[in-house]
Amino acid sequence: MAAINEEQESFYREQGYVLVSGLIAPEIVKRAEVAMWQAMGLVTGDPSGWPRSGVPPVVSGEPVLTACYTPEMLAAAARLAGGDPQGFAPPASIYALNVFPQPGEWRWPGPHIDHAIREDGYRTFPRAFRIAAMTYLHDVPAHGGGTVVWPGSARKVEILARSDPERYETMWALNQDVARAGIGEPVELTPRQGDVLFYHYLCAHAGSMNTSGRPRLAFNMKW
Ligand SMILES: O=C(O)CCC(=O)C(=O)O
Ligand SMILES: [Fe+2]
Repeated sequence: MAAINEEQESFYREQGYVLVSGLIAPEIVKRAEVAMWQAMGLVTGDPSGWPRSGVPPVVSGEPVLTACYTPEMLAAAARLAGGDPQGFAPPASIYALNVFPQPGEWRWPGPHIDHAIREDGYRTFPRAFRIAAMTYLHDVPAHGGGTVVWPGSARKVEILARSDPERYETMWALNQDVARAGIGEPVELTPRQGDVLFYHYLCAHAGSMNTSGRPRLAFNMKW
């Protein structure tokens, strides 16, 4: 059972991210989508109860949700992360980032790297985490809140970090200068239901505005 192929793995090494299509089986992710609406206490298709904008985090240990962390998904994460495969166990709870529709015109977000909150004090080296994953619970249309990534940025951000290890000792300091690392142009992902985005800890990325007619439902996980 190969969760990902060599092409996907080399894409990840080059670009610092890879969107793996259909990694979560439809019967598992479809049930999770229904359970996510329940976890939010909302009714599908009834916008009256939706928050007007933003990303209310949902943390849930509901087994139908954690079931998305399938053996295939965990094997893919472990393989892409490289090194010791220990610790890629299913999490006890999911951490959902659900982006509700917002009025106004869609615009490109600015880039960031994760684990960059000053008070948390995460160091840049050795890597602050092994790999991150976004699991999408439904098809996401253009401008529907798909994650934005900067292809190839992880390497450029690493070069910046190594250019001045003292200055960029913390992820917070490095994040301040990510936009100045020559990371090029962003790409807006339009994932399908059951796709998983894996990204490197130095991959510049961002959440984006959702100007579609439905909330963008996805889980985030870091190992
Ligand atoms: O919601 C997304 O698509 C990405 C969010 C993100 O980058 C974050 O919360 O750090
Ligand atoms: Fe992020």
